[in-house]
Amino acid sequence: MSEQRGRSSSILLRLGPVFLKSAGCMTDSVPSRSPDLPSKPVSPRSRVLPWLAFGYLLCLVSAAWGFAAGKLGVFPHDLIMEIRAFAKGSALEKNTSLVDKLVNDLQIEPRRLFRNYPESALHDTSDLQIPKRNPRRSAARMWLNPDVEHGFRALFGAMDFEDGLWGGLLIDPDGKVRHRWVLSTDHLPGNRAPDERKLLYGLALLPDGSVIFNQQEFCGGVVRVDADSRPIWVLEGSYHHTVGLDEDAATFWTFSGSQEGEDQIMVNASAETGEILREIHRAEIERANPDLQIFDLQNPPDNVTPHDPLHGNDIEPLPAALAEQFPSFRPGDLLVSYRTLNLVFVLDPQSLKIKWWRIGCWDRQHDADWEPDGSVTVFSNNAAGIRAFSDIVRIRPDTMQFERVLRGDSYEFFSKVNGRHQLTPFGTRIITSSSQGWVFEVDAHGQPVFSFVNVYAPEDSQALHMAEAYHVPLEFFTPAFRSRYLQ
Ligand SMILES: [Ca+2]
Repeated sequence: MSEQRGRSSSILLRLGPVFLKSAGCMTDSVPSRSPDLPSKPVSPRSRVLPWLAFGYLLCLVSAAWGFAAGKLGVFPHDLIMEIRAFAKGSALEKNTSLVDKLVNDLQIEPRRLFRNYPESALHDTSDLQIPKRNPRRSAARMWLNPDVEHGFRALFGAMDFEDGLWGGLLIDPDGKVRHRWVLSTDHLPGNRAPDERKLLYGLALLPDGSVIFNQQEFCGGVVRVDADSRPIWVLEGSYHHTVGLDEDAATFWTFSGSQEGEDQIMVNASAETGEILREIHRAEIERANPDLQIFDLQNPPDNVTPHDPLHGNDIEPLPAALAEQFPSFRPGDLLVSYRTLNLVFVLDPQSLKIKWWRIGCWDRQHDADWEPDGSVTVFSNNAAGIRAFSDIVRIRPDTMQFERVLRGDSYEFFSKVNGRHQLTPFGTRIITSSSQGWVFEVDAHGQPVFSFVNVYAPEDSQALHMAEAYHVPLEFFTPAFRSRYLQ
């Protein structure tokens, strides 16, 4: 060993002077020529070598600096990340040009949020005037089936109001706008991008008309605003994707950290104060389930972490009111979705035991829901497989039998990313097709009862991104909210 080390040292000692000389940093050890002697002609090679060496050194320093920036976060890490985020945009922006991005980020026009809707979505619709509509956008289009009962619909997305890009509308049973919310995270201390660069994803509407929402990692936190869109509290930090309320809306679950990270930290926080009550790390779940290998399917054998290996995007606690329908589970058990793995599983948050899991009945899914008939439904985006449209898939956890309860090809419904769905108290299913700027609703037989297209420029079939939709009866809201806004 010492002989080897000695040999290496002597090689380095011999190479060192050669390199430094060629770089022009060191002279020969022989005495220098007298100034009055004619100087020896310098060969072209001798002139080029120092520059080559300098370039090589520059490359080495740049590579080391780049490595340090990436690993340690030193300058220019943040600048590089900003440029990367600007150029990459959201997963919905593959066709956005550099000019579009600039126009968007200069707040001239929200081109990063343009979505194309199918013409069939406009069937029988008429203009819906949006209060405080930014003049650059068109009226939205909406249709309510006159033959069925309607409640109140709360629709959230890029509404492009004069006083805010993101927000929501509350539509009454007659199709009139009765209230609106303006949602922004631009004011948060940790905010790293203007609202024009963010998506609204992860949102819950509460009976008092307040809203808890998140705009992914760039926005600096989770916010609760009151019915007048004034902040009640802010949970600062990096959060993403979901605001999963428990049954009595006392707490909610969300993910913290990076959606592309190896860890998917599940956080339970107070809905009243935003205080964090509990954290569960993915590694803890793995340790509690040593016989189950469902989190590393995308890892190659050399254990190099692939990009975005898990992508947690939903956590929904089982309400006590539905627990009888799910005899294998307990109230509070968590229905969790990991998009990259096409994985949905049920986690006991106390023991961290995985009680149930299923991979592959859905493709790059979002929004897994408990339903009153003892089934679980999942918004299957179908972004990576061979299916051309999105679907809603229903599975019975006890039998593993699954079916497509709503087929996207019947409605030209396709949302590559994002997207939500809910079974409503009216027995209908409301779907938010984020990638199409479209919310639609069908009855138990699949017949359409409602359509809302967030039209921006009808001549180009362009709408703006939609985030979430609810359809609730009047009684959903507190008496205080009703008397103030719905009289
Ligand atoms: Ca849902």
